[in-house]
Amino acid sequence: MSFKSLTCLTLATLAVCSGSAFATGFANGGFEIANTAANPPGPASYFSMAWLAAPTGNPALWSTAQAHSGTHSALLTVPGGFGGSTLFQNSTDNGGMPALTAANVGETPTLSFFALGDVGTTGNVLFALRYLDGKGNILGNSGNQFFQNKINTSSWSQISFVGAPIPVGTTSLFLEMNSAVGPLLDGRSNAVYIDDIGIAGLSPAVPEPQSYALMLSGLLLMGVWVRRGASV
Ligand SMILES: [Ca+2]
Repeated sequence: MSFKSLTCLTLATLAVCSGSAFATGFANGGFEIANTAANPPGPASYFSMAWLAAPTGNPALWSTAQAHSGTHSALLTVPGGFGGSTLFQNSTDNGGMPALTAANVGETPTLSFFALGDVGTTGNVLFALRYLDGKGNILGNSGNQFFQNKINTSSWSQISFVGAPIPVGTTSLFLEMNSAVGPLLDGRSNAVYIDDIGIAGLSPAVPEPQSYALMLSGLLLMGVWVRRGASV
């Protein structure tokens, strides 16, 4: 295991990994962490730690074909040329991130991610950023933000979106990305890769004592790893 991978694992609960310096937001935004029992255990629909694929005929995939950071990205694709592919994360329920608090009310977070690909002649790809309360009620919704015209197959494009002010009662962020491909591909690709999803502009949560303990144990583990690595 590389030092970076170990760092990602030990610091995942603080969301300072995945190639971003965002204080809070979504977990595993760089898609570098596998979904295993050792990570927050989830159903098989977690295609990468903290990220779910909608149970459609074309679920989002964990890919090594392209990566903006590290070796993995998320892939939305509809090989048959007709259907949809979706990924999503509730920042607290799925991501295990600290809940947003009253300190975040009124803040306008910026969602940022990188995308590469193409959806054919009649396809589209979009994201929706929503603000939820503790019961899953939607308090705010960005609506569908289409970005198929902002990406290409030869280089990564950064997509940024400034969200509306966070409403009172918001405890989590919810992100959905969906690629839908119509019947006309015209020989073009219908694959969109997503990487390095992050949120900026939120006051960092104050870690719970439990998080401090996790961080300390992680740092101690890294110390042991470094010493062992130096001795061989
Ligand atoms: Ca990555």
